[in-house]
Amino acid sequence: MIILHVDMDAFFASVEQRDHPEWRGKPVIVGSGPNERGVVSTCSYEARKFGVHSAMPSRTAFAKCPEGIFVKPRMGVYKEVSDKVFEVLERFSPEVQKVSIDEAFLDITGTVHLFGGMQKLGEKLRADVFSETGLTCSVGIAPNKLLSKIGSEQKKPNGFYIMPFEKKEIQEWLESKKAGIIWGVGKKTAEILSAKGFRTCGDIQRADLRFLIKLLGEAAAKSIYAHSFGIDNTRVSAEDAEEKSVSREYTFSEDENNREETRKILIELVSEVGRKFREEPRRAKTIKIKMRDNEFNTITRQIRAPLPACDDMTFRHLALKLFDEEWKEGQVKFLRLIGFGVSDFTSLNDKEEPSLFPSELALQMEKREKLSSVLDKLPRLLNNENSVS
Ligand code: TTP
Ligand code: MG
Repeated sequence: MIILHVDMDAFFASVEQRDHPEWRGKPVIVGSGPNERGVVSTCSYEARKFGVHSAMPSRTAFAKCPEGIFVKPRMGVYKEVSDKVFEVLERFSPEVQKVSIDEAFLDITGTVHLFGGMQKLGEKLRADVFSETGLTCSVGIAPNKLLSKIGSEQKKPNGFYIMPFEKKEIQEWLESKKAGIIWGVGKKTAEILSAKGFRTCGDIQRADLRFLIKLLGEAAAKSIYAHSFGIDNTRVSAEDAEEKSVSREYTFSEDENNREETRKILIELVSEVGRKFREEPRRAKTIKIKMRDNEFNTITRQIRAPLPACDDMTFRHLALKLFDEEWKEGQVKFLRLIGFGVSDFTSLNDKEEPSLFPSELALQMEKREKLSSVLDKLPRLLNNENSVS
């Protein structure tokens, strides 16, 4: 396995510095105001020098860094930048696991040769993220997820680090590092371990596993023991633990070159996803299509709905818009797979900045939603009738 971990540098604060050049090189603190209750979301590296960090009460941050520029978060903007980052990431591998708004694992085992090796792929990814967002990120490449994440932290910010790949070298690399570097060793566990003299990964490598089990319980002990050697067999999975998207794919039995037929299938996928999506009261802000051709090139294209939506008409309109941009009439393509999905859910009451949009659109959406919910019930009614008769 070859895994890449990428994490944006001081993400929210960097976006603010990008958009306000006069704040560059200065301590920018994103979160609550200096005199408000509430905490720091994140801060620029200039502010970190003063000891300010995420989750610190903003008043404390002000005491530590009175010259700090306190900024309210603009979540909508960060989300859009994040979408752009993920668009870039998906060019480097179809297997992208989103960990958070600014962090992802990519399984690049199958794609690394296309870029001329790990070094080149990593450099290109970082350059592309920068040219398309104006922001820097840090990247680690390693034989598994655990080590790739450790790798991306090594040269942060704006860093790139390739971890060792050989078992013995990995063990040696970890030996002198603090135990807290590995997954499963948080502050509390680190204290328990340290009280027994286990401070580094090497200390744990040399430990008697039975002793660790007595100390921490079987599951935790075994996992920490394996991690201290850099062993981690978890896979990069596009599906998050928590449901963050609803999607459906269709694989053609033979490569499909008929644009109209493919369009029809996309419309069916939209209805399937729409129905599944509406089983819970919610709306989605992002609409996405996926296409894979006969050479296994996979692309995804996504678009933000003008208003959070849950009806098929909006989904279909946006899906076809993406599709038509990607596969223009008259263009020759051989598709192996087509997919459709929605993500970025909001609750039904969560009307985002409604005043920014013409109320006519909102009204139209309301009508579409009602129609969709009626249509959802229709086949079920028919089914019921069937089962009665
Ligand atoms: P992180 O990647 O943890 O932090 P960061 O990108 O700001 O800085 P670093 O260079 O160390 O990676 O989190 C990503 C974003 O998530 C961060 O910019 C703001 C937000 N966030 C919070 O709102 N609260 C928090 O407690 C943390 C940790 C992050
Ligand atoms: Mg980050």
